[in-house]
Amino acid sequence: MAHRTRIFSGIKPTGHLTLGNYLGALRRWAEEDQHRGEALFCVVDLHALTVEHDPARLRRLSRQTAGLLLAAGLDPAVCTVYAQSHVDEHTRLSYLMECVATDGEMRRMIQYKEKALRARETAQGVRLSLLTYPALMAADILAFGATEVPVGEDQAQHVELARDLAERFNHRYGPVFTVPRATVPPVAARVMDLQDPTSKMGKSHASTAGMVHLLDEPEAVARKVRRAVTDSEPGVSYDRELRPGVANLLEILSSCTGKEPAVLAEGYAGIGALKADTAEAVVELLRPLRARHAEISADPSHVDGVLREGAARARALARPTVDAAYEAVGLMAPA
Ligand code: AQP
Repeated sequence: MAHRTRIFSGIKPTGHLTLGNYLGALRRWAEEDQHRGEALFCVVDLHALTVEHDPARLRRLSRQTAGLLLAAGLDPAVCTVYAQSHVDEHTRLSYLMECVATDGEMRRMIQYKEKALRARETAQGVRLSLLTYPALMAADILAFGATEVPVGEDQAQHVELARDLAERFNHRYGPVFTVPRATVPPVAARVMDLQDPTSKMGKSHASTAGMVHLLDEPEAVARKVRRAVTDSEPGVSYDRELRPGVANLLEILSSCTGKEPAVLAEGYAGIGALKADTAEAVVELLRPLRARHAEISADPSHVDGVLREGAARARALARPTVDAAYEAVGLMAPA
């Protein structure tokens, strides 16, 4: 029997959203995914607690992130937008996922290795939740019976783990979960830092010079793109391995224009012109988003209302699956 399409994805309020988040996730959620079936998009605020955080900043960023999801075009009449911490089913199911996963599996996750390395350098050390976070992410996805999880390349390994856990659970305890799959965009699946094109543009990273934030002023966006680190090779060619800085600009421009990176490369004699065109394309891409965000944030009660209704809907969708999982593992149903 063909499954109905159900889509789940989330975004962590760990910093100001970047061009990577928009090209790798938000834009696709708004333009395509929300229209392709039952779709849920979540501000995964619990995930933001896995690294050092300031409570007031988290609250501010969570609200801003929700506003940006709407500004990017998610329509609450079409899809469900909500905050993870408002729906208890996430953490209820996460514990069962921890009982199905192994510690070896968790320790193999690339993001854990990278972030643990960074966290070890701080006075607070590595939070246990950083290790177990993929179990919560698996719960996020499986609670809704998601068939598809649209993510950037960096999250594909976690979705793979969610698949493994769903299959293992179903095999051990009976068919409770739908086995999901990741869908990754064809270009800009991994937008790189403009100052360090071998690292992902990540919103929680310490240095912001190579990061385009969605709410940056147009002049700041253009400046950051024009100052992107490239190389000293003459001309423009598309080679991710040998010319990562140039390839990053070509992929960003490709994502803005719909033309293939290699085809775009042929049209440029020098990097200056490529930077100028990319800067302009990104500024124009973000202009309507900033304008809509300004409108939306003028009425905070609107965002509150969307999140309230979204949470009620998400809860109703998740509860039967999470209850079924509790029963399947042998826990008594409450009398
Ligand atoms: N650079 C990127 N290129 C393409 N897609 C990206 N995504 C994130 N960065 C890029 C995708 O955006 C969605 C939400 O991302 P997230 O909140 O899970 O991760 P983040 O923005 O990378 O956040 P952090 O806090 O800065 O995390 P780290 O430290 O891991 O970089 C996801 O679909 C993601 O793939």
